[in-house]
Amino acid sequence: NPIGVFDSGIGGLTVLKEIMDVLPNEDIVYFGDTARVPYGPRSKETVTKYTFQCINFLLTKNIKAIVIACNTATARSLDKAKEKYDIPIIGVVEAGAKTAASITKNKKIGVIGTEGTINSRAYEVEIEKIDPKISIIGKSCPLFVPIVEEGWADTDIAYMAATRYLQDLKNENIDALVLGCTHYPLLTNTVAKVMGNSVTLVNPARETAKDLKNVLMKEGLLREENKTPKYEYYVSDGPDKFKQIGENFLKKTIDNIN
Ligand code: DGN
Repeated sequence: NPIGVFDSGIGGLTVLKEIMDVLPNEDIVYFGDTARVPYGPRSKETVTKYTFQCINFLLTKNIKAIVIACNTATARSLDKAKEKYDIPIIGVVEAGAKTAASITKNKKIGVIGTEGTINSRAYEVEIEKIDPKISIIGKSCPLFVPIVEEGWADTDIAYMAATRYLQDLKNENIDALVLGCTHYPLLTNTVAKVMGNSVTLVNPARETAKDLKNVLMKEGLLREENKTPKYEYYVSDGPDKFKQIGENFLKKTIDNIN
């Protein structure tokens, strides 16, 4: 059976890319809720309702596990989703928190994400479980998502926005910065330029894919090796923009969009 992956839209494809890399034999069904993106500014109740609807849709595809490839949806509703469904569900926040906590030396971590992710304090909660001595400085960067979707990640506009958003984090002397939103890995160069070499950028996607592999192994759900995987995509709005921007996120062609 396939793995189900969903996101508020296109951003989760940065997570899908890592899953394809870490688990190259697995069939995957991806759902992007492109008609209702962004989730970032919406309330906990609304995001939880949307998350349940996405999961219910994926369950009709006979999936064996679910990845919530969206920081906002994970931050707002992973706990509720785990209570409600029996199937293994993996979010992106725990993975990002784990990686950042293992990297920091001066125990000062920055987290950037949507308003929903930052206001939920989900990263703080996870990092505190690992090491309560770590201090965390969060900052929402709402303009980053539209800048990336416009294809402007490596331009002066992105650099100006990053300079402004990241000023406080620079002053706080953090040594690790979590890219706590699916779109932000595409801003890696720009954010690195603003933050300088003393700060390590953490992309939760890679660790999420490894977490998923461990869960599948533990549950005996890993597919045998040397299979050609099948990828299927579903979107709640038209497929054109998803294909055009998504191929840049995924770094491969996207066919099979429904
Ligand atoms: N996928 C969302 C996230 O990771 O928080 C970003 C897009 C959005 O819904 N604002």
